[in-house]
Amino acid sequence: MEKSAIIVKPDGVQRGLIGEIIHRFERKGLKLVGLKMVALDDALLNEWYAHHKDKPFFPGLKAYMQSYPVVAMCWEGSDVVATIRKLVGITKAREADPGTVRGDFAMSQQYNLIHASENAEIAAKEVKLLFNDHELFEWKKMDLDFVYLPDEKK
Ligand code: FUP
Repeated sequence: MEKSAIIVKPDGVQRGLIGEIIHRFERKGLKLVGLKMVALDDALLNEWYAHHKDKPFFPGLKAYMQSYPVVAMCWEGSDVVATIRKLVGITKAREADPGTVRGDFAMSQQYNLIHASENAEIAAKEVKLLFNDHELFEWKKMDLDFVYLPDEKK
């Protein structure tokens, strides 16, 4: 099944929303296959935000992402990348739809609580950047037979 990389950003950690985010993803029917607290280093952030490196907000974004530890997660599911993007909401949090993580808990464009991979290709790259192979777990989640029809599990 597809994997997506998630980071609960420093504001999400500070505001005590790690559990809320995990709770939402679990109740949706997604499967957690990796989880750790981590300090993001320069090399990782330069690669992670390579598409933003010439933007005026890049230095501030990088400093913010390094200001406190973050929580990295890898979630698995059918079309999980697109599904999680919907659960998270748009970048500018005060305009994000109610019911989304950002729409319910955030107001800022930078302090928007969470990063979620943008597409499947980027997700594969981000999972590799955050996790070593031994930090990702293949395990049988028993309730998936009630989350998906057999032909939906792909
Ligand atoms: P998203 O995919 O929704 O996390 O958003 P982007 O990849 O477009 O942006 C990544 C991060 O850059 C955002 F979470 C916050 C930061 N950002 C700013 O601080 N200012 C901007 O104008 C755009 C993005």
